[in-house]
Amino acid sequence: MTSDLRALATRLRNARRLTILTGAGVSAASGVPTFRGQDGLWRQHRPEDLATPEAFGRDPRLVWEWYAWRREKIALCRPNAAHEVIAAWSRAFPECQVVTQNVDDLHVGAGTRNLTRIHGSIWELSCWDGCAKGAPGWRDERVPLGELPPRCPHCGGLARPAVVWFGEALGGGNLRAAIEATACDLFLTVGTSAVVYPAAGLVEEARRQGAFTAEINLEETPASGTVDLTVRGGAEVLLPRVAELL
Ligand code: BV8
Repeated sequence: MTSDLRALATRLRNARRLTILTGAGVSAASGVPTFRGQDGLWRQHRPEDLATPEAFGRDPRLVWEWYAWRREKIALCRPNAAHEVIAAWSRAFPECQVVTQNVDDLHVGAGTRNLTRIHGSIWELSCWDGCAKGAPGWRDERVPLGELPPRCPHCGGLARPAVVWFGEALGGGNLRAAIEATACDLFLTVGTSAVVYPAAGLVEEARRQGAFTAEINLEETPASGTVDLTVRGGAEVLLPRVAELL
């Protein structure tokens, strides 16, 4: 383990362009439930039941009950040591891009620079009925949210969570920024099960462009066999240890 951490530290020291992709595992130590782990969010629900436009069209109140419950949990969570190290590297490295799949905004809370939130934010809403004034969305941090489902303040129609659901395209600018970030010297994927696309395809794209690729995760993932270095362990433990070796 220590030799792996030293190898990663050496790569970091020699990297000019660093890209970090994060998933729910980075927020686990903050108390935010992951999606597919033992305590995962999806275990009580199936993704297709809730995080899709069809599910919302069928039962907006049910989908909002799930998001309101998640917002209440996340509101009590603070960035952990993994977020703090990533934020410090985002400021220290000449070119560091952070691409997150997480919608909890804990990277925002940690002061992370050059952050791309490819799946959006659970703290932002948009107009389900697509009114022009409601585009592209507004911030609403109320906990509790009040009456569910919330209404669009611009047209009175239905408001939806401004996140990317399954079957929805990622925002053009976000996807472009994420793909551009794969042009780097070191691509570090942290705390993601590497099953959701197009995010899961980024590590392969970085490798194709000649980046050294590394993974930090508690468990093996579909990416583990393709990266140059995989280090087993908690992000909130390993990232501070690597930072000490720099
Ligand atoms: C799209 C919503 C196209 C917000 C989420 C190929 C190409 C393109 C699309 C597809 C494709 N194949 C399949 C698809 C469709 C689909 C998809 O990927 N399905 C999967 C399930 C097979 N993709 C899509 O639908 C995407 N859209 O491609 O559109 C298109 C184009 C044009 C026009 C129309 C459509 C949209 C994907 C976004 C879906 N939305 N969330 C919300 O409610 O949160 S995804 C959801 O999963 C979350 O956002 C989450 O971020 C994401 C990934 O999960 P992880 O972050 O990895 O979390 P998970 O729990 O799975 O894993 C945690 C990991 O951490 C584990 O490995 C664990 O071991 C580790 N861990 C735990 N603790 C720690 C730790 N590691 C370190 N330290 C710890 N302490």
